Amino acid sequence: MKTRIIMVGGFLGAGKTTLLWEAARRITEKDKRVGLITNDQASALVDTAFLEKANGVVSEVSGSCFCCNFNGLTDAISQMRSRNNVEVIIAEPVGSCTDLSATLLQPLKEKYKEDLEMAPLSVLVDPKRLADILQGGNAGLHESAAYIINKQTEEADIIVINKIDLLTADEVNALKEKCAEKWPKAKIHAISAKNGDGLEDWLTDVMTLNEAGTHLAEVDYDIYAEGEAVLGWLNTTVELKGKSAETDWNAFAQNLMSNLASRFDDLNASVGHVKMLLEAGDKFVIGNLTGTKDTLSIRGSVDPGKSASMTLNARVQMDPDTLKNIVGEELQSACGSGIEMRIVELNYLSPGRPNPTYRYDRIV
Ligand SMILES: Nc1nc2c(ncn2[C@@H]2O[C@H](COP(=O)(O)OP(=O)(O)OP(=O)(O)O)[C@@H](O)[C@H]2O)c(=O)[nH]1
Ligand SMILES: [Mg+2]
Repeated sequence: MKTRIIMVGGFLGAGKTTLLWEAARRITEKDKRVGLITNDQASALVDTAFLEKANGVVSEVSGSCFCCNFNGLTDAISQMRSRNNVEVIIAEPVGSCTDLSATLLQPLKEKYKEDLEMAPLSVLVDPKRLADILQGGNAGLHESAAYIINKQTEEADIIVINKIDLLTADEVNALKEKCAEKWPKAKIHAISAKNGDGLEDWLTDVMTLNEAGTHLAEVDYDIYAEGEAVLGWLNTTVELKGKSAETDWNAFAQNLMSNLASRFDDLNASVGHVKMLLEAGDKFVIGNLTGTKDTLSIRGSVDPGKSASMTLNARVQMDPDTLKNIVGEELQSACGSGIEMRIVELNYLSPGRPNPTYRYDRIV
């Protein structure tokens, strides 16, 4: 049996993990076995912790992006095929990666044609960033980071405009038209991963169409590398113990995320994505910041209690040492005198130059 591989790319915070969750739920409902693969430069991933809360099979390739660790990706795929007999795998590459058609789709099509069938490459875009890019702007980012968004859309088989619940119908149509004009080779979908609008049509396409990696983008690796290097990257997991057995973890999560947002705004530092998952008992609260403070969203809630654990991933345009100091200070401040924290894991870095395992310059 061949396994269908659905790659969902797109910039940091575009909504990939939200879409993976909802797509996995719908595919499972159709009685198909589905696996999810997350990816990051370092371990301790909010996305993995979040997706594990769904009932599907989740695997993480961390330490390097899929393109630079092609064998890590194919090992994860093989394991899921043999252990879980999955029929569909949805994989989420790192949000700052591009050139996936050349570095992932083509080699997968050529080397694994007996085992895998590739779905069209979907690239998710946040409508606010997209609108700015279409007007020649940089979506509030460094120009080389904006270059990455442009290249991601250029290579897409399907451009998926996400978060349409935030737009009027006229705004959606205008964006679709402009996308079609600028990227005529792509099919365009408009969806809300959050409320499900348009999702079934996209799902039908990625479950049935076989034209995958139909074109390549011309990518200048110097600009691409700079676009990644301007981002500070931090992943941490901490254990939290309250002095009170009734410690309010929701307030802790809210304070931490809100204070981090203010710090980044005060410094005029562009946020790619800051995400946080706090677990207490069998409940969790999740926080996301995808730009300035007005983008902050906190979902879920936990009961008051003595202990909690939290994973935080931040991708912000600043050097990683500064990012580490800011996160450390705001964690201390949110803990105050009532909470003790123990850092279980902490990684901070700026992504190195992308060095793909394979890079095809032709369509297979
Ligand atoms: N309004 C709205 N928000 C959305 C939608 N889809 C995702 N979001 C929100 O966008 C934020 C980022 O979502 P994620 O799914 O974590 O984004 P991602 O692309 O996986 O981000 P990275 O893994 O950092 O690259 C979260 O606050 C989501 O709730 C949508 O359709 N509508
Ligand atoms: Mg994600």
